[in-house]
Amino acid sequence: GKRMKGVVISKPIMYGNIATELLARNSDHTHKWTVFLRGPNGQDVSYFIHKVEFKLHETFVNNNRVFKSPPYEVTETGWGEFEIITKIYFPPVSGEKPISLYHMLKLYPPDAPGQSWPKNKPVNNFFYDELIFSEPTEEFFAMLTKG
Ligand code: SLL
Repeated sequence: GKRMKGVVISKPIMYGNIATELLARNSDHTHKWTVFLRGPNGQDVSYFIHKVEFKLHETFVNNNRVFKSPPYEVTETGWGEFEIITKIYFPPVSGEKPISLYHMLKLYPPDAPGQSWPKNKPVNNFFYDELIFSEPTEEFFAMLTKG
C-alpha cells in the first residue's frame, strides 16, 4: 500500500511480568509468573497486531510461544530469572518489520534492608512504552486508528 508522507502515529503498550512465590512446592520450581503484552489499562491491542511471540529460556519446553490472538501472555512456573524476547508482528498490509522487546523476568522482590516482603505479595516488573509508526500505509493507518 501507499505510505502516508509525514504521518507518525504512536500506540501505547504495557508489557512485563508479575510473579508470586509458590508456597506449596513439589518440584524445584519456586515461582509462578505471567509475562504479557497489552494496552496500558488492559485495553485490546489486537486490532493492529498480527501475532506475538514470547521467546523463553531454553530450559522451557516449546520455548517459543506464539499467539495469533489475545490475551498475549504466558503463565509458567519456574526457578530462575532470564531475559524474555517479545516479538510483535504486524499485519502484512502494514509493510512493517516485527518489533522485539527485551524484558528481564523478575521473580524476586527488590532488596529493602530491614523490610520483609510478604510471602504472598506479587512482584511486579512491567513497563509502559509506545510503538511508533512512521509513514504507515493507508491500510495500516486505518487499522491503527480504529481502536
Ligand atoms: C539462571 N540464567 O540461572 C538463569 C536461567 C532459567 C529458568 C534461568 C525452567 C523451568 C522448567 C526455569 O525456570 N528456567 O524447568 O520448566 O537463573
